[in-house]
Amino acid sequence: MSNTLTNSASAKSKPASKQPLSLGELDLPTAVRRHLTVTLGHFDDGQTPGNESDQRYLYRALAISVRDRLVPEWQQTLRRMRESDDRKVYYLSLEFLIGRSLTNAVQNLDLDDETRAAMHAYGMEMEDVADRELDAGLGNGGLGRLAACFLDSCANLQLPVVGYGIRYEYGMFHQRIEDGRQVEDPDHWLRDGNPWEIVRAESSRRIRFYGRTEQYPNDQGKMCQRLVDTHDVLAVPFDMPIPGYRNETVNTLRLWKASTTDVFDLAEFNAGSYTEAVATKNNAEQISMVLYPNDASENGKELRLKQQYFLVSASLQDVIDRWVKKYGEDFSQFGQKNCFQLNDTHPACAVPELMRLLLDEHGLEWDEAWDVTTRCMAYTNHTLLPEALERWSVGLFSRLLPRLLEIIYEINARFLKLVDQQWPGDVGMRREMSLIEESDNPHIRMAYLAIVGSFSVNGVAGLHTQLLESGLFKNFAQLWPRKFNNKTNGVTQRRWLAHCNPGLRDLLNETIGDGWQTDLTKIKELAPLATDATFRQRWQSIKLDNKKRLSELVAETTGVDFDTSFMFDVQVKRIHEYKRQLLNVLHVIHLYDRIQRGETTGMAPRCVLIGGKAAPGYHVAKLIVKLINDVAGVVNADPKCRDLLRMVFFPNYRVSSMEVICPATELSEQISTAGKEASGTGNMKFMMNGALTIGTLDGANIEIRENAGDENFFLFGLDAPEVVETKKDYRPNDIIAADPDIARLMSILESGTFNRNNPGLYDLLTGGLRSPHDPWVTIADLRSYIDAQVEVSNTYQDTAKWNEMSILNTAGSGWFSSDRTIAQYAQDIWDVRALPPLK
Ligand code: T68
Repeated sequence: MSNTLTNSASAKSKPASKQPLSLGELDLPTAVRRHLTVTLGHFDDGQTPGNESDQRYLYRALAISVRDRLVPEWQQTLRRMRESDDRKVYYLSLEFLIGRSLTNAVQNLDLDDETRAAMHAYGMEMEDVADRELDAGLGNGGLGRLAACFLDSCANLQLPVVGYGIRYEYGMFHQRIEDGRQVEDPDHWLRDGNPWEIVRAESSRRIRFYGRTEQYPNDQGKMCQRLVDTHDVLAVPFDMPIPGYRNETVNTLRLWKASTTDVFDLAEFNAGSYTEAVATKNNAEQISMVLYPNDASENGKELRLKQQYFLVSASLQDVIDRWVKKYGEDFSQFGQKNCFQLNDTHPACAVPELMRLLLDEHGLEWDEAWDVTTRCMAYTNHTLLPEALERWSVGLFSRLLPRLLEIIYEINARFLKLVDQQWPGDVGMRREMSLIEESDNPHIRMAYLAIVGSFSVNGVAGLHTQLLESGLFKNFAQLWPRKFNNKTNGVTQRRWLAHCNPGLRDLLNETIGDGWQTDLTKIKELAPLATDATFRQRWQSIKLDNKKRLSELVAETTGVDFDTSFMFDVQVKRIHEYKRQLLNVLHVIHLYDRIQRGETTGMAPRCVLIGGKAAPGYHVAKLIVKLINDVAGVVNADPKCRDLLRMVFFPNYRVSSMEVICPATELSEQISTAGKEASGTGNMKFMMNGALTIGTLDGANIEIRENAGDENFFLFGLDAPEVVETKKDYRPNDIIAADPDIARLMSILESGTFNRNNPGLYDLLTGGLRSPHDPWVTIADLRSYIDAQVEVSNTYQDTAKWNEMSILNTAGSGWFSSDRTIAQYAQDIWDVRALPPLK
């Protein structure tokens, strides 16, 4: 066989179309075999892969083969980007929670059948090979996964959007449960190499830390600022392809890795300290070593600020460099042609950094530079929790980023003049709105910096945006009402329905066609089938298959037997007090109590699954994990519970586990304290897959209820204004004393049923529940929650009704596609259109 890879002598004289085949054009089985043997040096005997290590090789060979297919379209898309003069968007995020890429690429390139057949030749199922891929867990939770869904939708809509992030060597930690407690292990996701990335060392950028600013006269004699004596780090880009859905578009996610500027520090090297010189390399690489695993609290660590500036500076330099190559030093159109979407305040240094680059490196005047900056920055807020708002100590900032601090002071001085015009003489207002929080240890308020420097500020669900405007950012919303807007989150139906629920995908395709995969509004055509008995039957049997798959996974990972005839009741998300996993546990204890007392009439048997990671330093969250495990231990060991109740804590919850969990879920627990969950996105994945929600009027639950129909949603609890009202005179002990069910379940919890050998273990939790200052007012919602669960239980036993409601939930989920969310960003904020095809 002739080698189609090398350019034979004759190829040089042929026109492009007659060039030898590229690797991407080999048939898949040949490509896999070639990569297995030539690229990876494995399986040259063509034997069936037996062990796990062999399968990992097969996964890699397949991944590279599929990537080869992406490359031509990727190059074309890059050309389309380069040649277009339309506006471009850069999504700046410290997190991209991508999960797996192989199955996504196979689906989007329509390679399913080919891949399946190619794997059969090795005696393997595609799914089993795909299972070998480690999740790219470069995010904490909702915010990071949203960024990944957004990139998918941007590629689907062929929008000129580039993601910029950090290539963490270690992603979100691996969670292990030991004696019921969370133990964290490092996640070295790159250990087998990453077939999805391409390093572009030639586009590396220099990032400058520390040092001091110095005035100097430029060529025209104008006094300018420059940084001297800095410690420099190199940012090396690794590009990952983001394939669109069968549309010949492949966008780019560019992740920066930190590296030393020179392999050797020459001064030290010449002084004979060879090893020290090489060791500095290590220091620089710390910056992109590990993802911070805190999802809802700022930690003030210097390394975190370094990460933020590293991402921002590298990305802005990248964009400006391309601009200058194309348009020269004329920045008058830069703001119209570029837009930076800041994913929370984590990349908010982009505001002063863009100012610095324009002022110090490209010679713009302040007003010009400010005009450009505020035309291209847009900020998304993801939290209402005050403790999660980022603030950086001025002291730290002045050491690490001295020039940026000067610029922030200048921005603030000018901004405070505006405040003074709006509220003349109101010093209280000046203090409240200042970008600097004054105290003995002054801090920079990053959210305020982001608001002042952006033309758009958005929340992520209707209620969230309202609460931002009336609460946290009230003064700013008064000053600039038109800056504020809502963009309710969404999720990609291609991963969260088509890929993870193939049974349902096929049924949908058969009944309403496959248009929903790119236009989820079409899913409403399902609604009339909700009353069709045969259809409901098929619906139910797909759910049952998915429950079997989850049940096997649960057995494998925890040893607990999940009976697929029980209702699957699921809460998976980060462990946090405001998300109220405790409320869920209290309900389980109530069911346990009923079973002990033989009061089980009308009780639908349930399997309760709770999963999620606790931030390693969040003591209370870790104690909640321990409690869940202890309660599960007692329940599962009790023969009386056998026919009615099972419970597990699902360890190491991540993107790829959600792909098995959400299609199997029947009841979705969205039970946060109203006014605390900005949006939630897991709630949308469950809805799409036909789960019914039990939830509070919080975040996007409100919109889920509107779209599913009130009658197809189990509502309970206080709404956001009622929570505020309740806190004024909150007496949980009175509520407990007055309600026998609650009194009994508290006494079971407090009497040591779940901590026989460890008295007092849960005092912190029970004390919190009983405290009049409990910010999450868990006890206030407990009665209403228990009653709603009774209703759930009753409804579940009417199978036809339940299936009808389930179908109506899926049918109502069209609004929650991230395609809709991104179309709104594109239209209302970014002002961008789809990339034109190549001329
Ligand atoms: C989540 N936020 C919101 N933060 O909690 C959730 N924070 O309601 C919303 O649906 C989602 O964002 C998407 O908008 C987060 O996930 C973080 O992960 C985080 C990470 C680092 C620092 C602070």
